[in-house]
Amino acid sequence: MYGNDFGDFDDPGAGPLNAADTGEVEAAAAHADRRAELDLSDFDAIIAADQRIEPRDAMPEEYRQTLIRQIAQHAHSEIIGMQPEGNWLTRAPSLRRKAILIAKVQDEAGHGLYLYSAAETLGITREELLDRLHNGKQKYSSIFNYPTLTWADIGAIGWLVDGAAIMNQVPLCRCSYGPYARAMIRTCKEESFHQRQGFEALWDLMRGTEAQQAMAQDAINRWWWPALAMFGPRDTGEHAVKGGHTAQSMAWGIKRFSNDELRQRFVDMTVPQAERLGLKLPDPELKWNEERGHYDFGEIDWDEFWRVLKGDGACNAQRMERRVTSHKQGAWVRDAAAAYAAKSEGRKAAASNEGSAA
Ligand code: FAQ
Repeated sequence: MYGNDFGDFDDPGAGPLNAADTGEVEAAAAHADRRAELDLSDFDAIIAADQRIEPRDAMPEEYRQTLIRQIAQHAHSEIIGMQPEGNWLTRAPSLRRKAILIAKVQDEAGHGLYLYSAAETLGITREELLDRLHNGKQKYSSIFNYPTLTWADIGAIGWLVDGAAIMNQVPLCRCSYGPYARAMIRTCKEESFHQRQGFEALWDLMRGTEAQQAMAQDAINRWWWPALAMFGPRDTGEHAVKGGHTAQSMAWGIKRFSNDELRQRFVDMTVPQAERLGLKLPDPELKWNEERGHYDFGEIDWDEFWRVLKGDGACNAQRMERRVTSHKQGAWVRDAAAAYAAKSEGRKAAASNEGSAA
């Protein structure tokens, strides 16, 4: 049930369903650590040789802060991203769909844990990271401030939001910071399953009743533009937003591609899939450009994007309120786990003292 084996739409001629299906994750996982052989210890030399920086290496403070910012924002997105989908756990249309959705939401929590652990290797505590989320000093992805109004939104999130997330995250498997790159490898594999289940849910709806088809189309109409905005502001050409992080992050090997390039790749991969599904993407300017070898597409509503980032999206307040409340409600679990760990440590210490006295 959880495999990548949905037979009816697996047409080998149709190309990969998402960026993790291209072999790039496996290629990144096979990255050879040649630091010892090359005798590399200096930060710039390690970056120039496309090797990985590890937690105990000396690194520029700006590199460390950039990674904390990006990894934390990514971790926060994973755990806040559980909310819009969690909204449908009790209302999934079948037991099979419910089991799949529970597994997916649970995976997102796991991704949050890998990422918080990666951020902690940079010398910041989990507590501080969560404080920064709760007091608004750190962000989470704009996409999770949109509501999930119907069951089809769950399909749209899987297909488009996970699809966009993977397009962005596959290159991060080659990020110059070792713990982040390694966390991304497992995450991308799991996200690939998430994207496929979204495609499959929409596939079923599009082969259902007229009302189901209309529900799927309505979901795509609402999620398409926010999914394109997930890649971040324009960062190439004359429309590039000033003061962005791309140039420096690419020089450090954190980002491997610009936001604009990844967005274009996502559009190019997704348009033929929309055609196979029978869904219309809500952009009158979307058309193949023979000369460029890419699809042209319309302009994202950037005012809306910045408004959502500043807290004025449909669900910002609700997401934060739920997040802070559930964190408070979970305090007793954290206290109990810490007390248990301290007790176990005490017992171990007492046993080893007895052992050495005997
Ligand atoms: N939302 O100069 P850039 C997922 C901010 S995971 C909010 O381009 P950068 C899984 C940016 O922080 C989704 N803020 O910045 C899932 C910066 O602000 P600052 C999350 C955004 O960092 C699926 C400013 O704009 N994925 O979906 C956004 O180099 C389904 C200027 O931007 C990641 O976090 C945005 N969309 O590039 C879970 C991937 N875009 O800090 C549940 C890792 C930009 O200066 C269900 N992150 N900003 O105040 C990245 O790759 C990068 O951080 C980018 C932004 C590409 C997001």
